Amino acid sequence: MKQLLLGLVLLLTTIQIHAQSHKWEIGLLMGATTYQGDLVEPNLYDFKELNFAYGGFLKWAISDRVSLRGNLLRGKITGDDINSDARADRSFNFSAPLTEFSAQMEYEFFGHRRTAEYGMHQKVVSPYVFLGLGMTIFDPEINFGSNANSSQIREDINAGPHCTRAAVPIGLGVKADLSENWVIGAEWGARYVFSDRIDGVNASGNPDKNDWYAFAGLNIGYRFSPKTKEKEEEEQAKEN
Ligand SMILES: [Ca+2]
Repeated sequence: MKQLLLGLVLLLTTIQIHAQSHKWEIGLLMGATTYQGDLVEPNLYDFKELNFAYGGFLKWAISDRVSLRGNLLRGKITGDDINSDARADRSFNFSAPLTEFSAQMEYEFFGHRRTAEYGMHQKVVSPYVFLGLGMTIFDPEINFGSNANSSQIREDINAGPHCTRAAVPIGLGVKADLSENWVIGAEWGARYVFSDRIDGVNASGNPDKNDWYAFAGLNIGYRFSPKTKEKEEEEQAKEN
């Protein structure tokens, strides 16, 4: 994991900077969140605990391939022991609405092809990867069932449900230009939060393993260039 992170950082920081016609992109995200922790099966995705999620972003193109993206994501993570034969007797369940703010560096592998021919825009389909840093606010509601008297559960209850954690989003996707301005994409990203408390269960679950969550979904973006004084003068000169 550390090597992957290091590799991505090197990749993002050693690219060359080139001009791009539209520097900004604004867009919407829609998809689902799921989580890995003490109340779900240890699979990449527990399809019984998918929850609708949505968000928005504003992206600034540093170069043809690299962008800096401000991202807002709202969703929910849930888990229920009833989904597991091994844990059904424990009968814990939880639901935690979440709000995530992050800044992400995005590297688009074929972004340079968009303006490769004589500076004219070309429609491009390109995979991309991203790595970021942010903060997630969780507000879990936990039900410890009929076992709420054990010392571990009391420890978890006393720790309180609300938690705000640093989050590291890391993921990949693919995007396709619909036109010079419009672009659609699909992406998946894990969120590492370095905490075992996002489901409200630590001491009464497996305290040796942290929780994490993921978002998968579609996005649609609109690329644009803010009107600068030079651009206005250029347009006026063309009109005259
Ligand atoms: Ca946990």
